[in-house]
Amino acid sequence: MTSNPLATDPITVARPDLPPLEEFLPLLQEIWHSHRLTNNGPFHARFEQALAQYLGVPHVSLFANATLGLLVAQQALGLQGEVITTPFSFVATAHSLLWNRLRPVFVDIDPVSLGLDPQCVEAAITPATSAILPVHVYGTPCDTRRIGELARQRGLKLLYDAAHAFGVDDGGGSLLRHGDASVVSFHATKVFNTFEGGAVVCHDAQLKQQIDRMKNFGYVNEVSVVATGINAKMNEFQAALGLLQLQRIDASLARRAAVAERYRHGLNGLAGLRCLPPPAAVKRHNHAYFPVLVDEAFRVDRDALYEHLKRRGVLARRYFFPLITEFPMYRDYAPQSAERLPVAHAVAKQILCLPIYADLPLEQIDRIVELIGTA
Ligand code: T4K
Repeated sequence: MTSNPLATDPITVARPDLPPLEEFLPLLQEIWHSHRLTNNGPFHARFEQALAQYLGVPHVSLFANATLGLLVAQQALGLQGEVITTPFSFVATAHSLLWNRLRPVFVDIDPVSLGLDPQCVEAAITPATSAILPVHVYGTPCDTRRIGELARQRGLKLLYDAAHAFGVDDGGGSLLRHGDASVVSFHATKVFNTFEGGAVVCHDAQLKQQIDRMKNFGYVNEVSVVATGINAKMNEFQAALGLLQLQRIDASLARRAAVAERYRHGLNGLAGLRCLPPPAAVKRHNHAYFPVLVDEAFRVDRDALYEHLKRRGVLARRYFFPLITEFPMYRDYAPQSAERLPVAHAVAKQILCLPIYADLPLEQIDRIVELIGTA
């Protein structure tokens, strides 16, 4: 018999919040009876509308996943040449640029928000720059004011990778309202999931129309194709789940907040281990992740702590290590990356995301905190 139950039933970094199956079955029956599985069906229409209302944003276009949302939004916004972005993100952010044959220009991040540093963005603008692609890492807002000003002054498009930012209110409303468009993910590991899925949020009806055409091969009607579109549509099963998830999300975010609070309380005062401060001015955070920074004052380094926890069934993750610029296809885009991106490199070496999800029992947090203490 094992003395550590976590060894056989590990705690993962994320776990999807799901409604009771009985609530989903009637929706499945409806889909079965209608035989309408995809292509802008009734659940798609209802979910898109309900989502725009919940988020308080004018236009939402649903997607099969956020990566396709990024690809389509970049094309709909007409991006060309260079796009300034962050090395400290999931690789999908930069991959979307390469898929669109755009040139990523990686600049350093702010040590507090871990989003793009506006000063570094400004310094990287050239005549070839067409856009800025910042990321609200862990749902923490970037400096939307300064980055927004820069984009306006320099005539650049501004597309936010808001994959982590569902449900965040920065004090002025949904964080997704900024820029020309924002792309949010509904992947299983995210605070709000539709199995897989995503959405592009924008303010402009014409842009939404263009995005909607492009996610459906460029069709405008049965016989006319006006753009080189792709298939990026969300199906009816995802949309039906999304409708149910909307009823649960507020309670789910509240439980995440309680988990985060328990971590903060438990880890308080542990030398060398720093929780990121709750984002300033944010009215509602989503606690999508629980990142900590492990510095030299901690008893072991970040990787040793990661292994220590893993051996004991706590599967924390090093999001985002290595930096995107360390992957082979990006090395040529970021020469002397360590010197030019010092903050991103330092953070990538220290970051560890501890498990967080809505139904993670608070006693498990105490156990994880205890394990960290024995590293
Ligand atoms: N931009 C940013 C900034 C992003 O972070 C992401 C995705 C995107 C764009 C693209 O969005 P999508 O196209 O995916 O909508 C995961 C996710 O696959 C990815 O969506 C996410 N970011 C990234 C940060 O994390 P992995 O490879 O680390 O996930 P995985 O499969 O190791 O899952 C982590 C843990 O979650 C597992 O140990 C167990 C748990 N889990 C996972 C899945 C998939 C479950 O309990 N159930 C599940 O179904 O990438």
